[in-house]
Amino acid sequence: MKILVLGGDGFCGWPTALHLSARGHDVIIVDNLSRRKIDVELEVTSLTPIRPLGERVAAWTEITGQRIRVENFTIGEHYHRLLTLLQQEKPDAVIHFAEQRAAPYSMKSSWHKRYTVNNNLNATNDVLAAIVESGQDIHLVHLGTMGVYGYGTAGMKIPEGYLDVVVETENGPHRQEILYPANPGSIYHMTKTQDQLFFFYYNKNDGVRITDLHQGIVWGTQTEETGMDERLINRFDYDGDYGTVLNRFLMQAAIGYPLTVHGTGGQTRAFIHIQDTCRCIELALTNPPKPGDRVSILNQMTETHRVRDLARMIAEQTGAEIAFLTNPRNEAEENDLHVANDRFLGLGLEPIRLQDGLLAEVQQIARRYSARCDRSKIPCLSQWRRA
Ligand code: NAD
Ligand code: USQ
Repeated sequence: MKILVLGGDGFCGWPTALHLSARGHDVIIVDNLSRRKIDVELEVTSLTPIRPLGERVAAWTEITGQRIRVENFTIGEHYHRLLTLLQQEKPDAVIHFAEQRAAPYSMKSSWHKRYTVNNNLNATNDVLAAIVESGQDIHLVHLGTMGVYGYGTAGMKIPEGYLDVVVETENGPHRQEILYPANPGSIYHMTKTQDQLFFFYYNKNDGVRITDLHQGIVWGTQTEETGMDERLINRFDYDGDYGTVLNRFLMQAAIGYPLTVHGTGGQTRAFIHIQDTCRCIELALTNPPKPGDRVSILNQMTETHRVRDLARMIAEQTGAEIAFLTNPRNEAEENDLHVANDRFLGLGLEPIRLQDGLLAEVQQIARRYSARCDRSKIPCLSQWRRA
C-alpha cells in the first residue's frame, strides 16, 4: 500500500511509519514539526535524544534500504499542498495523527485553547475535504481517544463507538444506533469529540471510508524498528504538559523523584503499549471498511488501571516513593472503567501486558537517559479550574 502518515514525526506517528515501511509499504510522512517547536516553547526536550527528521529517515534508508519521503507543511492551513499530494501520489490510505494531543497543554491559557481547537479541527476537516475533492477512494485512519466517552459508565462496558437505544414512539419501540454520547474532559478531548462528527458527516454525505481508533494512554518508548539504531529512537515526554502518566511514573522512579499521583489516584484509565499501537494501525489498514459502510470505530486499548495502583506497582518494583498531590485537573477523583476491545482481539491482536515490559522499560530507557531530565519540568502547572 501507499500510505500518507500525517504527524509522522511524533511519538505514535514515527514508530508507525517505520513499522509500515518495514513491512514493505510505501510511506510518506507529512509533519510541520509543531511538536518540536512546542518543546522550544515549553523549554523542555524529549528524555530520549531524538534526531532531526531528515537524519531519522536517512538512517532508516541506510539501515534497511527502505525509503520514507518527507513533506513539511501544516495540515489545516496549506490545503492545496495536501490536495496536490493526494492527486499526485494517489495513496491507498491516510493515517491522521496530526493534532495537538496534550490535554494539559490545551488547558494552559486561552491562547492554548484556541491553538488546539484551530489546529485540530481545521486539520481534520482539511483532510476530509481534500479526500473528497481528490475524487479518490482513500481509506482514512484517524487516531482518536478513549476520552471522547468520558470515563464513568456506571459499571457498563463502553461499546466500540456506537450505542443501541430504543425510543418509544406512537408506533411502538424504535431501535437506533447512535454515536456514544460525547463527554470530553478537556479542550483537547473536546476536539476529538468534534472530529467524530466530521467523520459521521463526510461518511454519510460523501461515502468516505473512515476508521476511527479510540486509543487509550500509550506507554513505552521503543518498538522493534525504533530500537534498531539510536538515530531511530522514539520520543519520550516526561514534562508536566506532554508526559503521560505511566511513562512519567517510570521516569520518576528511575531518577528517585516521588511518583506524582494526582488527588487520590482513583482515576481509572485505559492503556496500550506503543508496539501494539503500530500493530493495531496495521490491522486497521488491512481490514478497512467496505464502500457504503458507516465509520468503523475500534477501541484501541489493551488494559485498564487505576492511577494509584500503577504507582503502587512501580513503587513495589523499584522502591520509589509516592506523593499524593492536589489534582491540577478538573476530573472525577474515582471512576470505574470497563471497555470493550473485542474487535482488535478478533483481528488477532495479542496484547503486550504492562507486567511483561515494565522493568525493561525503566532500565533501558528511563535510567539510560536520566541525566537528560530537567527535574524542574516535572510538576504539572496547567490548572484546569478558574482561580
Ligand atoms: P505527538 O504530538 O507526539 O505527534 C503529533 C505529530 O503531529 C507531531 O509530530 C506534530 O509536529 C504533528 N502535527 C501536529 N499538528 C500538525 C498539523 N496541523 N500539520 C502537520 N503536522 C502536525 O502526538 P502523539 O502522541 O504521537 O499522538 C498522535 C495522535 O494519537 C494524536 O492525534 C493523539 O490525539 C492520539 N493519541 C495519542 C495518545 C498518547 O498517549 N500519546 C493516546 C491516544 C491518542
Ligand atoms: N496523572 C497523574 N499524575 C501525573 C500525570 C497524570 O495522576 O503525573 C493522572 C491524570 O490526572 C489523569 C490520568 O493520570 O487522571 C491520565 O493522564 P495522562 O496525562 O496520562 O493522560 P490524558 O491527559 O488523558 O491524555 C493522554 C494523551 C492523549 C490521549 C489520552 C487517552 O496525552 O493524547 O488522547 O491519553 S485517554 O486518557 O484514554 O483519553
